[in-house]
Amino acid sequence: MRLVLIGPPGAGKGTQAGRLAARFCVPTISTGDIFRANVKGETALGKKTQEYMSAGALVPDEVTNAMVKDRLVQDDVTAGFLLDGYPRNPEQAVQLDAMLAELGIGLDAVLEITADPEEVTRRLLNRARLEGREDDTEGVIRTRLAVYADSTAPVTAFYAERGLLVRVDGIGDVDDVTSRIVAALDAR
Ligand code: B4P
Repeated sequence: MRLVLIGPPGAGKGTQAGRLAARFCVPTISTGDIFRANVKGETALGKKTQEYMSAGALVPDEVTNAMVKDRLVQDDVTAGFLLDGYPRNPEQAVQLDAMLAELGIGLDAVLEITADPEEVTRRLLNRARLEGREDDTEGVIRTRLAVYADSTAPVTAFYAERGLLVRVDGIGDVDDVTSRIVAALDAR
């Protein structure tokens, strides 16, 4: 299973990625998690990316693409992977195509999890209370939603044209959303 997960911040990408990775026995590659681990570890990559993340902006493509390219050649992803949060703009989608072509593999599906801005804002503000993530403040959430609409939403059209897009409603109980996703993927 080679799957991409797309959705606005707070739609449930990371939440569902963990469940789907366990179900399909493939590793998750979450660009957001990799960046956050690097920020926490104060690595060179973390220092390069922190200001973009805390502002709710996308990390520059050359940094993100190189990181994903390195990850996709590691041994544990030969049997499949779940890409969570990448690609996030059309340029990244083109780069991902090139990386996969070089490896002689393709995607099985691109899963878009949908949720309205009011619901995702509510969820992210709740996460801020629980986890204190610095990009979960009201102003930064607004920026992240605008970046999603401008840069990431067009990526869904890119994959819809290739017949890869599967759209699932992300509103409701986490277990119900997982069941909906599994049913939609099974139906393909
Ligand atoms: P991400 O880590 O991808 O952050 P996110 O969009 O907020 O999604 P996340 O997976 O964390 O949250 P989820 O919806 O599961 O990106 C963070 C930053 O990293 C970006 O702003 C950017 O700066 C950088 N970045 C990452 N990828 C990049 C790329 N490719 N290019 C450039 N920059 C990149 O969950 C949110 C909350 O909702 C959780 O608290 C969860 O418990 C809750 N929730 C989930 N499902 C729910 C449900 N059904 N009901 C109720 N609550 C639910």
